[in-house]
Amino acid sequence: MDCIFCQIVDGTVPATVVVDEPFVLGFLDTRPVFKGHVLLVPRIHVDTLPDLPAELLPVLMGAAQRTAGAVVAGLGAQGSFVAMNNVVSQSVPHLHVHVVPRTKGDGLRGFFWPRTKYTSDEEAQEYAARVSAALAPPP
Ligand code: DGP
Repeated sequence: MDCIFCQIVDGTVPATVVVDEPFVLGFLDTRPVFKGHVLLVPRIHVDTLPDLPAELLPVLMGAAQRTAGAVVAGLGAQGSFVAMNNVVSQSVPHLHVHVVPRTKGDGLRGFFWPRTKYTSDEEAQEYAARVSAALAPPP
């Protein structure tokens, strides 16, 4: 299996985990648009949204809804941008939902995404812990 996100799901590639649920894993994007940018993936491999089994749609989007709340509650963001690329502009062909913390005046415009970096693993862990601690439990 050469899918990097499957390797993160099975634990053979490290990631800074934010959401750890039976059918969904959420972890920090290594090239965040803003710090606290989370990627949510179904644990099973599907390439794109049309490939997702229907019963997993509310599970994945429910996790996205709760993570969108958690970046506000945990990081002090005003809101979020929630999106996914399917095939076009999709650099990792394992379905993933981007949850990007947003604050008015943060400079994000249109579909050109600037990227930032964590200064250290410790800083990434701190962002992950703050979002994770603010995450509501699944229903
Ligand atoms: P997209 O371009 O929509 O397919 O987004 C893929 C994202 O995945 C991109 O923002 C960078 C992120 N990414 C790529 N490789 C890795 C990785 O190995 N670990 C983590 N945490 N994120 C990755």
